Amino acid sequence: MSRNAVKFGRMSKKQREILQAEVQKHRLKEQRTEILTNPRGSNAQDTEQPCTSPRLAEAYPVQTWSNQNRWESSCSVHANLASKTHLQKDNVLHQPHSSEKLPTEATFRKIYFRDQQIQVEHSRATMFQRLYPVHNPETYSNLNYGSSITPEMVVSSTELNLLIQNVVLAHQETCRYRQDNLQVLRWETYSQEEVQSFQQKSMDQMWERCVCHVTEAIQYIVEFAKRLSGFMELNPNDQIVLLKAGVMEVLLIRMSRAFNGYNSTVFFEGKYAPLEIFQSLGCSDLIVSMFDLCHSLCALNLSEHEIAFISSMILLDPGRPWLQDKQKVEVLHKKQEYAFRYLLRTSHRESILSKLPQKGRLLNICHMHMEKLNVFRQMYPGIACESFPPLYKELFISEPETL
Ligand code: HC3
Repeated sequence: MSRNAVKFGRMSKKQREILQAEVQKHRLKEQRTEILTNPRGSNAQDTEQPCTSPRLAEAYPVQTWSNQNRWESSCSVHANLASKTHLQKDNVLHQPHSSEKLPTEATFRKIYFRDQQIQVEHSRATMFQRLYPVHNPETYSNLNYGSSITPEMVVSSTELNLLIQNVVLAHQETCRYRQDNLQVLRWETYSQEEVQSFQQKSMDQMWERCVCHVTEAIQYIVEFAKRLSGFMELNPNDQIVLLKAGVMEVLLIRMSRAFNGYNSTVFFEGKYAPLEIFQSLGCSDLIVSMFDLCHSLCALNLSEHEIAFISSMILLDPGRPWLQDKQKVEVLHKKQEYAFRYLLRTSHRESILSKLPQKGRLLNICHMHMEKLNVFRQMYPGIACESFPPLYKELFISEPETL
C-alpha cells in the first residue's frame, strides 16, 4: 500500500479494502453486542467469522454453545471473544451460560483464559492495517506511552525500572494464555485416540488449521511490539522490517511457555499435544527442532519477565537487513539490553545469558519453516493463496507471489 495514497487522499484498491473492512468491523461489533445480550439468540451463529475460508468452515463445523469442541477448534471464536472489552467480557463471564447446564470443561477453559485476551478482531487484517488502523490515525506518533523515555541511553535505575515495567506489561497484556493457567492444564494431554484422529487429517486440513493458530499467535506478537517503548516511533518501513524478521522467532520463545518439558507436549487447541499430533503436516524435522528448542528453553526456567525481554530484544534487533534507520533501532536495543541486564543482576540470574539459544538456532528453524511452507505451496498452491490469512501470507510469502 502506498502511504502517500493515504496521506494525499487518493483511494487505492487496498485502501478501499481497508475501508470496507472497517465497515464490516462495525457491523460485526453490533452483531456481537447482540450476542452478548442474547447469547443463544437466533443470530448468534451467523456472526461466526471463520478465520480463513469455507474450507476451514468445513473443518470447524458450526456448533452450539454447549458443544465441547467449539472453542477448542475454532479460531473465529477466539477472535470473537478476544475483541470484547473488559466490561463486556465480565458480562459474558456471568451471563451466557446462565440458562444452560454447568459449563463444560471446554467452556471452563474458555472462561479461564478470557481475561488475558486482547483485540485481535481483524483476523484478516494485514500487518499495515494492524500497525495503523484506519480509525486510529494517531497510533504512529502519539500513543506510545513509553515516549517519555528520551533517545539517550537510559542510566538511572528509575528509568531502567520504567523500561522493565513497559516490557513486562507489554508481554503480560499480549499473551494469549496466562502462565498460571497453562500450568494448571499442563497434564491434560490428548488421548491416543485423539492423537490418531489428528493424524488422520489430511495434510492441507492440518496446515490450514495450524496456520490459523500461528497467525492468531502472531497477531498478539504484533500487539506486543506496538506496546514496546519506542517501537511506534520508528519509521513504518522499519517497524514492518522488524516484525517480518522477528515474529517467528518470538513465536518460538512464546511456544516454550506453552510447552511441558516433562512429557514433551505443547498446548494446542485446548490440551497438551505430543509432536506426533502434527504428523500429517509432513514436516516432522521442523516440529522436532521446535520441540528441541522448547526443551532447551524450559531447562532455563525462564521467568515471564525474562521471556518478555528475550522477545523484545529479538524484535528490536538492529542487525536485521533492510532497516532504514538502523541507528534508532540500535539505541532502543541498547536500552533494552541495559534494562535486561539490570533485571538479571537484581534477580541474580545473569548466568542465563550464556545459556540462551544461539541466534543461528532460531534462524535455522525460521528457514526450515519457510522451506516447509514452500513445499506445501507447491503441493497445494490454491490453498496457500486463497485460504491462508493475509497476515500470514504477508509475513511468509513474498509480495509478488501473494497477488
Ligand atoms: C503448536 C504450534 C506452536 C505453538 C503455538 C503457541 C502455543 C505458541 C505460543 C502462543 O502464545 C500460542 C500458540 C498458538 C499456536 C501454537 C501453534 C499451532 C501449531 C504450531 C505447531 C508446532 C505446528 C506448526 C506448523 C507450521 C508449519 C504452520 O509452522
